[in-house]
Amino acid sequence: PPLPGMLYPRESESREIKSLDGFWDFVVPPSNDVKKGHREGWYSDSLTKAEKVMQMPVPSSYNDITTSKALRDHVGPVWYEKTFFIPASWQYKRVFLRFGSVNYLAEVWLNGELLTNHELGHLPFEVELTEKALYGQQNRITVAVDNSLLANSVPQGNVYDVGADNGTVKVQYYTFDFFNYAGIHRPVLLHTKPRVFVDDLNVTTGLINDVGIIKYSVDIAGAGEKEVPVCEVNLLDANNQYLLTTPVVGTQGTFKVSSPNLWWPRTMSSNPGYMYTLEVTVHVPNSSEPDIYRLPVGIRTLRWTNTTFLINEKPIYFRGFGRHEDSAIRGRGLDLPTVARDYELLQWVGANAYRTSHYPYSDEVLDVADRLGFLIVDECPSVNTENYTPELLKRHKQSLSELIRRDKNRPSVVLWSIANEPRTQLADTGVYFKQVAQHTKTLDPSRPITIALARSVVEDKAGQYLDIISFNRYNSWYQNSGRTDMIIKNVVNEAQNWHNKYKKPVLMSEYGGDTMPGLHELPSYIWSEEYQTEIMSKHFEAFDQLRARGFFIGEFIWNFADFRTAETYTRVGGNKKGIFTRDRQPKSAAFHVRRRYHALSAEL
Ligand code: GCB
Repeated sequence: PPLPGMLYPRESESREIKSLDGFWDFVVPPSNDVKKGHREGWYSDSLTKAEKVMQMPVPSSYNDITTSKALRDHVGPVWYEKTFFIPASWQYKRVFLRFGSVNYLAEVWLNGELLTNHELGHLPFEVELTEKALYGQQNRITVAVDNSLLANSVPQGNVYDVGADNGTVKVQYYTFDFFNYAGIHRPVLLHTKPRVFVDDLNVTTGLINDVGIIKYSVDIAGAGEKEVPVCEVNLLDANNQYLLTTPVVGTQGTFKVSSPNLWWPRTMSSNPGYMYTLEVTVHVPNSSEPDIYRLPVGIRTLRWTNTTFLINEKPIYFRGFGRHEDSAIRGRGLDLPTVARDYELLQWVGANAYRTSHYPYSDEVLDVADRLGFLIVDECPSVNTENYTPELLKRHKQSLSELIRRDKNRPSVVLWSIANEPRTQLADTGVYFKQVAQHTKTLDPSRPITIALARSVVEDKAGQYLDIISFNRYNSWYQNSGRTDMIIKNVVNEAQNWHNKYKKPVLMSEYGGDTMPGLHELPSYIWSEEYQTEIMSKHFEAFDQLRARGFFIGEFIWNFADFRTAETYTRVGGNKKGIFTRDRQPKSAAFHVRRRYHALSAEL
C-alpha cells in the first residue's frame, strides 16, 4: 500500500507548529540489564519516578555529550521524556507529532500509551495525536531509542556479548566507517492541520521550447465518504507574486510558465536555485476550514544517455564531495551553525554537488541545497551490505520508499544512490539489486539511479541495473600506499573499464587519503598535508584525461570534512580524509581543490 504523505511541516494560515526541541529527561538502563525500562514500563509514569534522570539536548546524538565511556558506547535502548502543554484551542484541529530522525529504532508513548514505532534512522516519521492528546493540559511523551544494528537492519551490524572485567557486556560491531551515533537527531515538532488537509504533493517539471511545465497532483486526507473537497492551486514566483489571477481548481493539473526562471545548478546561471512556490488550498465547502500548504518548486529537466547527464539539456559535470552529518559534541544531531558553515565552505571551494553519504540528510540541509543550486546524490542508509536476505530486502526497499516520499519534489536531488559498497561480487547480488532498482524506478521514474560500487569491474554483478556507474577507489591509500605515481593510469583504466562493461556514464564517487593537519613532509609521505594534495593532483590529471573521452561525468572527494568513526587503530580520532578538519578549517589540499573547482566552474 502507498505510504501516507510526509510533507515537511510548514506554517501557514491553517497550520501551527510548536517545537519540542530543548532539554529532555534522559535515562540509560544499566548495561547488564538493558531491557529494564521495558520490563518495568518506564513509559507508564514520569521517568523521574523510576530512575534518576539527566538532561539531554534534542536534537543531538547522546554519545559525545557526557564524559561517560559507557554512555558513548552504550548498546540497546535509552529513554527520553518531555512534558509539554497542548493549547485548548488545538482541540478543533488535528494534531501531529513529527520526528525528523531518531537513530535507529524508536518507540513513542503519549501519556503512557504506545503511539508508534519506527525503524531506520535518518528519515522522518509522524503520528497523529488528535484523539489521544489532553487539550489545555500537560502531556508527556516518552521515547525509547535503540541503536542496536543486527543482520537485517539497514545498515547491517552485529551485537555480541563480550566478557569484560565486570561481567558480560553487549558490544556493537559494524563494518561501515562512521560512528553509529544514536539519539533524537533532528527536530521534534508538534503541528496542526485542519480536519481535511493536504496530505501529499507530487510535482514533476519539464520544459517545452521556452515554456516551463509543472505537473502536480494533490492527495487530500480527512474528507468523509460523502464529502467532496475542493482543491485550488496557484503558483507564485520568487518575489511572491501570483502567476495566475485566480487559482486552478482540481487535484491534478499542469501549469505552463512562459520564459520560466529555470532551476539551475550553481555557476550555470547567475541566479542558481530559482524556486517558485506551489500554493495549495483544500476545503470542503461549508464544512471544513481551508488548509493551505506551500511547496517550493524548481523547474528543471533531467535526461541521461550512455555517456552524459543533462540538466535543462546541458551536460553536467559534478565536482563535489562525499560528506557526513557529523560534528563535535553533537555527533549526528542537526546543528544549524555547522550546516551554514558547511554551505559557506562548499561555495568557497567551488563545489556544485555532494552525495548524502551514507544516509539521507535532514530536510533543513536539503532545503538549502535547493535554494543554493547544489546537486544532490541522495543516498539511502544501505552501507556495506554483507549478505542478502529477504528480510533485509524488505527494509532496504522501505528505506527507499521513505526517502523518495520525503525528497521526490526537490529539484536539487538529481540521482538516487541506492547503496554504498555492497558486496556486489556475491552470487545473489543480481536478484537482490534488480529488485531494489525496480522498486526505486517504480517510485520515481524521473531520476537516474546509481550505487557507489567498490568491488572490481570484473566481479561486479550490480552495474547492469543502474543508470550511472559510481565507483569508490583508494589508489595510493588502501592499495599501493605511498605510490602516487600509479594513480593516473589506474584511475583512467578503471573508469574506462566500467564504461566498457556497462556502457553508462561513469563518475568517481570516492577517492582520497587520511591527513593529519599540521603534518608536513617534503617529499610527500603518507598522512602529511603534502601527500593529500598530491593524491588530489594526480586524480585531477586522470579526470582531465577521462573527460576528454566523453563518458566521465564527475568527481567526488572523500571527504568534505574529518568525521568520527568506530574506535580502531587505523583511525586517529576518526577518519581524517577531510580536506577540512572536523571543526571546518582548511587543510592545504583545500586550496588546491578550490583552484580546480573554480576553474571547472568557469568552463560551464
Ligand atoms: C569507503 C567508504 C567510506 C569510508 C572510506 C574510507 O570506501 O565508502 O565510508 O569512510 O572508504 O575512508 O575508508
